[in-house]
Amino acid sequence: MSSLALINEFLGQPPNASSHGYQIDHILEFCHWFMGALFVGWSAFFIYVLIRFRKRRQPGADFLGVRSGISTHLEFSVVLIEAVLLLGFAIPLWARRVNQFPPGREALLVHVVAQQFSFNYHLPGPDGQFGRRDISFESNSNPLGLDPNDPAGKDDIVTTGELHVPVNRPVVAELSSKDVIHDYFLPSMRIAGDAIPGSLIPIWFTPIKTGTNEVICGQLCGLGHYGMKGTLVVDTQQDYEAWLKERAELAGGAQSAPSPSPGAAQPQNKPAASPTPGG
Ligand SMILES: [Cu+2]
Repeated sequence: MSSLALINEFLGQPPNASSHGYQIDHILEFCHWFMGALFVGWSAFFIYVLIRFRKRRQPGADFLGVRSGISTHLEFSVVLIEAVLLLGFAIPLWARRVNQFPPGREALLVHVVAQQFSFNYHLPGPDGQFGRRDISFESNSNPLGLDPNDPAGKDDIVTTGELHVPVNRPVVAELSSKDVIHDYFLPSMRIAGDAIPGSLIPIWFTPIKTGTNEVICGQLCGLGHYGMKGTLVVDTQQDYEAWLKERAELAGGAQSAPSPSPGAAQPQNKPAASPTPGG
């Protein structure tokens, strides 16, 4: 990391842990330095004007105002730089995030269901099929309302608060909510998405570092919002399989460890724009 990049760290950004995060970091770095330069420039100009046009030196008002074109040029340069940032970097980066989802077989698909004030996770288990969920089955022991009569749901894994994912494999998280609007925010993965009741909103990222990452709710969602945190643990493939096995045993479902082969799971819904292969 160059010393110029330290500005992100200085402003409290956790180190990046996802494959696309460096692109966001570069934009943030540039914006922070650019805004820093504007702040210093405009502050210096403001102080200069206060002194230069103080009442003692300039008792009468000047009704003609500025006669040089410098302020127009300055303003225009700022607009130009901002347009380049937006059209050249921010919008293309965002478009890749929402259009180029990894092909279903390659990615790990997980349903994230937010509620006041925690995040629940629903994984399909060894059969790769998500069991049906219905609000009428919801209880304290069945927070997602998994249908006990649906065979596809027998081996499903439901956890609250902590999710494990394997390193270097894309993760597609489909976000929804049981109550109000939340926001599933993974600062170290440089990704966030709103969790809205009645909607399924997919986001995706590829973790590139093992370790524990913070998950926070990014929308003020009620009195307990401040405590709506969780953890995303990025494991080696081996540790991930061990975790899956442990969760499956806790759920009392599968006898064998769930299949580690990349994604038997297929996304059940596609983002509005169709994913481009090879993205
Ligand atoms: Cu929330």
